Amino acid sequence: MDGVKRKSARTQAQQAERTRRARLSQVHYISFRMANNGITSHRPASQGLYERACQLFPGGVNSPVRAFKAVGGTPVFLHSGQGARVQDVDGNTYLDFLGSWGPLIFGHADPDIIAAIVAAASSGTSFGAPTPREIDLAERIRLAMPTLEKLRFVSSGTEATMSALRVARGFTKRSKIIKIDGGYHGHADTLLAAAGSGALTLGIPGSAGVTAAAVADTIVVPFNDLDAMEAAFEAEANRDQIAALIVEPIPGNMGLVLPRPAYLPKLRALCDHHKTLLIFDEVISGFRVGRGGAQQLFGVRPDLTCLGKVIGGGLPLGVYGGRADVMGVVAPEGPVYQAGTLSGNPLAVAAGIATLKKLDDAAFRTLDSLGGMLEDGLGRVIRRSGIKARVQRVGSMFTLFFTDTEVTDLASAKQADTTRFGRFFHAMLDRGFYLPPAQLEAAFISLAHTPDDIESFVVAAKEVFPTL
Ligand code: KE4
Repeated sequence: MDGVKRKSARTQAQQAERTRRARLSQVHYISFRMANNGITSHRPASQGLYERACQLFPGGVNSPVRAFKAVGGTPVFLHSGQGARVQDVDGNTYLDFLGSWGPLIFGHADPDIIAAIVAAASSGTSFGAPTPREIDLAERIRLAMPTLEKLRFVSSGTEATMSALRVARGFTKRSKIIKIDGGYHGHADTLLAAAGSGALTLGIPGSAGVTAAAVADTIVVPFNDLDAMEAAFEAEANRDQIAALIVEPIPGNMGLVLPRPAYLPKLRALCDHHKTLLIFDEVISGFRVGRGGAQQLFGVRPDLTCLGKVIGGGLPLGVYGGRADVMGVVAPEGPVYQAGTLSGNPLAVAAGIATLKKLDDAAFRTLDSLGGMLEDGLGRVIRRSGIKARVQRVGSMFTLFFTDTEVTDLASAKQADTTRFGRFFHAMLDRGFYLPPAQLEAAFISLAHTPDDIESFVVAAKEVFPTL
């Protein structure tokens, strides 16, 4: 009898704790809303700036996904951020679940990262010459991701993937490449075939201005489909001609999709068999899903890796690197040319070092715990609402898909109800929660977010779902 009593006492205590937290998060959420003058869909200052911006920039923005085309309405102009919060030009505060599309793993204006940038800037902003700091960051990256035996800094993810492909073609002396349907690797011509992210959202996965010749050697294969991948390798026209297979090991640009257990190891085996280089585009997943990225998480060694976002701490920095023999073809050591005025920029490198210094295993446990709280909370909201929706998550990156079937590739991602996502996006925005303005993207939690912030998000979602 004692055992049963103890169990029921424990259950009661757990229930009491859940009730306490729910009340606390309700109080926290209401005070957050009151600080933000409740529901705020009136943003005159953003509207005015947007009209001016449209006179200057195509679509009023400097990157298409920022234009709110996928969700409708006028983009919110932000002027500052602190930790997990951003402020718009109308004085509204939002809990930020975009995090600049992934870089801000410590949130906005992290004191250590700002201090590192200020210190670096006070000694000059760029030299166009080698600096000791670049060695420091490169050694930290290689310690965390040993497959990057040699690497090169560039200024964006696009530059990283574009360069990695050129290196793969130069090393193998082959011309064809395989990319994933809905995979996004930046906007280099050869990769703008069936591209994800903004290209997919705007319905231009094959961008105008990219000539047929530029993508003639680009083979597109659905994610998680090993039969299609084997067929692509075996096809007579492709045999022994495929230089590289480039893949986001955890796709984030068709919404967040998980690789099936055997998928990535099988890609490694296929590349080995066909002497094709395996390129992991870890611009999102690198230093986001763990210190060693997706390649450590899944235990698969790529030949080349592309990095970006987190390792620049919010400043422009990308990396490509991998096997020393492959990187040996890069100029000035070898005949493959790649260059950049601001490559290894001292400010970006300083921000990257400050970021990686703090990104220890405890940080990733915290990120996964916060992500788990959000996934569980949203799961309860979805079940209670009866709405067709599901959360797909790895650590602190997630997508709330408005479909109840598992999203395993682009075709299933396209089943999601993007109109309903747009309504959810704006209802949450009006309550002070800033999400990626597109269904087929990943959202991000930072180490600046607290459990109360996550609870507030869930309370808001609980309020919004019935209105969808
Ligand atoms: P950038 O050139 O934008 O730094 O990186 C290109 C890139 C490469 N690889 C992956 C896996 C990426 O996700 C990206 C860029 N991601 C998008 C959002 N999913 C950036 C946002 C934007 O285009 O404004």
